[in-house]
Amino acid sequence: MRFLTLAFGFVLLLAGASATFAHGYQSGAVRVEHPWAAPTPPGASVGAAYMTIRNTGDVPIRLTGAITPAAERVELHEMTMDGGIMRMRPLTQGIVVPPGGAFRFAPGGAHLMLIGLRKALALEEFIDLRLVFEGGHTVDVELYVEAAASHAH
Ligand SMILES: [Cu+2]
Repeated sequence: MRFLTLAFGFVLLLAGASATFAHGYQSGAVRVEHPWAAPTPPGASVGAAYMTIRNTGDVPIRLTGAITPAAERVELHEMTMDGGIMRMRPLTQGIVVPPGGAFRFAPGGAHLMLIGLRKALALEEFIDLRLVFEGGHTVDVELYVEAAASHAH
């Protein structure tokens, strides 16, 4: 039934069996590939989400933020090495995807930080997330909650 909600979406069908549920969304020039989130233990206050955002248009697009009913707020973060210590830094200007380019949120790098989780993110659950782009364009996606190990490829 959930596929009915993908009014502007497309579904990537990978040949052969894959443990990863591959899904994506296209809205205007924005293509969102495989949005997912890592599961969190009960009581955790933060979670992290990942995806690839592709720009299929001919002008740059800027992701400025996101909202989800699953958390009080969402921030865009990147990981940086600081004297051998990994730190998170907010991407306060958002992220820009050039025409024909892509930006990848991935473990160990940039991520969407879900802050103030209202409940734990459970394996194989779908979490609504609205991506907000400069100019007011929004794209609604569902994060699929899965273990990071399935992204070892
Ligand atoms: Cu973070």
